Amino acid sequence: MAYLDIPAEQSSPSHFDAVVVGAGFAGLYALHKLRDQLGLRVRVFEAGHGVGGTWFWNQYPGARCDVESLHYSYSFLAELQQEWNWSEKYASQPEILAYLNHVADRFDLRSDISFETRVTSAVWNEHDRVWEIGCGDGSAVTARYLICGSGNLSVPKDPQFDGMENFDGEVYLTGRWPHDGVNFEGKKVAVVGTGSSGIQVITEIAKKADHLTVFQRTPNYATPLRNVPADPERTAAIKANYPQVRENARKTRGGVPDYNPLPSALTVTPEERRRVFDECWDAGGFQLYVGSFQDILIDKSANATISEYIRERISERIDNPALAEKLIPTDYPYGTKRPPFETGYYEIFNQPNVTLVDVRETPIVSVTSGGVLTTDSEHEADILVLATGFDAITGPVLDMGIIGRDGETLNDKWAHGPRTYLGLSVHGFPNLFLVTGPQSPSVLYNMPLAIEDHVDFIADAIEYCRRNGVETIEARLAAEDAWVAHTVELSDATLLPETDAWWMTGGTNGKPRVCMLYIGGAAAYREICAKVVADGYDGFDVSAQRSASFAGTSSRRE
Ligand code: N01
Repeated sequence: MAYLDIPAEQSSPSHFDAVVVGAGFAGLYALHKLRDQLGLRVRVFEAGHGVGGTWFWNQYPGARCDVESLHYSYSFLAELQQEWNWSEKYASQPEILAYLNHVADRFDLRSDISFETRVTSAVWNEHDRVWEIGCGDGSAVTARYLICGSGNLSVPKDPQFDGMENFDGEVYLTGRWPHDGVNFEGKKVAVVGTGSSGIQVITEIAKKADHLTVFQRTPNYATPLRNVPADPERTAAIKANYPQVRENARKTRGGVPDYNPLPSALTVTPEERRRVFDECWDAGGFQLYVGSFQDILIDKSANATISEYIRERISERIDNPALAEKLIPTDYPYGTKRPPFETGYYEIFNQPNVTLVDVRETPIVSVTSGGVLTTDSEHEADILVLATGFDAITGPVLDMGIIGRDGETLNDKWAHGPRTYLGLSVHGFPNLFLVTGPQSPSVLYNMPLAIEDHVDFIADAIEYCRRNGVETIEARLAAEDAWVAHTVELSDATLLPETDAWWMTGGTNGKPRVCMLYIGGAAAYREICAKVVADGYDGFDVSAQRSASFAGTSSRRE
């Protein structure tokens, strides 16, 4: 039986049923699912020379995940879950990259991936109902479906300080780290940025560098990760019960089943509240954020209790009170920026080889030949590390030059912030699917599970179209508008819009800050998606019937 029926001219080697962008967690699973389970002809384009996405690019010292690896891993195949063993509770970047390479080999994925190939244009051809996709190397293909598995945090910001071109030393972005490593021994190092990446890399560089100068703009509420070697008993217990563990995970807000927050930080006694915070602090990782009290992101007074608790715990670890004051955040509520986790971060500021520069007090003026000049003094550096974050969530998709129906660019459509239906589909851009796109739970949901859910949804949608002779699938405008409004309403009921954070858009020139995530939780989101499917893809336009010319040939992969 023909799988996708396509016209003869589209059965050429440069036509695919689906093109997938990116070979990280999303792209690898999408390739396996669409090619091996649906039998489609699929091509993956990946800018890097290897698989891994985020875990390929972010090879800086200290990079590791902060969701327990037994959960932060694929669930789609029982054997894969059983055969892989994590050596630590929170795996380091090299181990996660090894895992993704194992997945690529196990499912023979590399043969359908074009490496070192960046998608630079994708134009919808309404006549032929295909995407015309151009790549940086000049190659071009067409595809019925375009699937963006390009990640949420994959386009690093590269701040160009005045005078960068005069710097005599080496400059590295954490998000584009050289794969043969960087030698910090005996060097003077400057790091700009104290988000999750900065906190991880700073802690490691402080162990090696002759001198480290940290340029901090906004102090962070970093709390202990408490990584430990994998516990064989816990591993065995989870592996013995993996299907149930995963099912339970998917019924939670964030895709990890180990959190049981109490309803409110305000309805317990101060002693009980302290006990809960201490317990969560000692447990490490996301426990404080997700496992303490349900109202810390909703109620200012509840948030004040946890923010103050964390300030107190940070200050205990810093010898110099004036330095502690600079390192402790006071002007935004805990959790309104994505919380970073640390292992010995604050202690490094007690070392004689580490200096903190608060760039809100003494802004960076320029980079000189020998270091970084602030309004106060020049800080010598042989190496400059930029841990300055990402053009988050929308950046990777907007980087591809996507043009939909009637010549509308995605950049124009999203000029005032992203607009999607379910974070999966965009009106005016038929047969385009976003994996963990804006206005889906994305980074608030354990990413491998979030990715699997989206890829499964996309595969089911393609299957539905095939069975029903539907040529294009696309969000209806009204459904998209309603979904955007719903996501804004949810985030407006929280404290998130109070703070500039990478998951917000707007916030400058008087524009409202709008959250780019669906924050109703993974479980609620999954229910909504299931209902959309049960109601015949409610909110999607699936009315375009395949024309007679589309019958006959098969693109099925043999
Ligand atoms: O990026 P960020 P990140 N001058 O945007 C500062 C995930 N992640 O790469 O806050 C001076 O958080 C900026 O200052 P400010 C995780 O989801 C996970 O660290 O804008 N400073 C901030 O301090 C995370 O949240 C892991 O005032 C400048 C920093 O640079 C997300 O990725 C590990 C500046 C950027 O912080 C992003 O984290 C790593 C300038 N011109 C990342 N421009 C795990 O552990 C920017 N900054 C799983």
